Amino acid sequence: MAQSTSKEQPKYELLYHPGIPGRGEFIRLSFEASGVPYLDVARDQEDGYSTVQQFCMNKGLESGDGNPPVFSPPALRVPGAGKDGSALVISQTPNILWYLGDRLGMLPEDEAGKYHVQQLVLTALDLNNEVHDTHHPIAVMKYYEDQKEEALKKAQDVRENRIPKYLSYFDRVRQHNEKSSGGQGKYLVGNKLTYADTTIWQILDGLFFAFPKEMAARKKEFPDLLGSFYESVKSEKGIKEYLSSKRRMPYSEGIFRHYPELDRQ
Ligand SMILES: N[C@@H](CCC(=O)N[C@@H](CS)C(=O)NCC(=O)O)C(=O)O
Repeated sequence: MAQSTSKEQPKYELLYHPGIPGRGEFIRLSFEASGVPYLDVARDQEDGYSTVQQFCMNKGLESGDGNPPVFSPPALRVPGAGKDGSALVISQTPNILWYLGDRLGMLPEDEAGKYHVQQLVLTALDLNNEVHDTHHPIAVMKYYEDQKEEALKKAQDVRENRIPKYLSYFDRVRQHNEKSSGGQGKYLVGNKLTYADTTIWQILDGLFFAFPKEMAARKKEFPDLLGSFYESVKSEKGIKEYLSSKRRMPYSEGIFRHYPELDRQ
């Protein structure tokens, strides 16, 4: 739940771009599933995006509060958790998720389970990067329109080879966990929701948006992962409420973009 819905002063501050779900969304979903309030600085604070830019996009020798520079958003700021009681600022999506994992109750109790969540999330974020490269295969800073020809080739390879490889892997993890740890087909690690479930759910959701035809065909191949698993994460407490709230942003010019020409023809 974001600040606007809570009377409690949030302890956690998410520093991310406004207007796109982007990589910030993996972190928002952890907060929303756990019901722990957070401040989405660029969206909840007046002039919040200048704070994000100041912390995450400056060219100086520190991000802020005595912390080292941040390469790019997302970052997390936690007042009081840094050196000598100052604020802690950390970046890199999987690093932030790892920091929050136990604190938000989004990791299993056992050590092996925690590492299994993290390995899954790192793998899922590799797929996230590959999806980004379908519309920006040559240069991050150039427009899609300037790299369309290469994008067609990249998207074809990602759709035909990479997406099924990742989906097969996630589905095998799901099945393994159903057999070994009571995951009921609903959870990828252990027997309750972790940030592996919410992270992979977000990527599946983004793929449904970006490549609707491809994913409709893949749903026949992976009916449980793309059917019951996907639906069940969506109806988890906290997530269900979030998805129907204004806090959930539509996809637009971020990682998941719908260019019909890049989808299955
Ligand atoms: N590996 C980083 C990637 C961060 C990243 O690419 N952030 C994007 C927004 S989602 C950005 O602002 N990038 C600017 C840049 O790379 O110059 C993570 O997972 O946090």
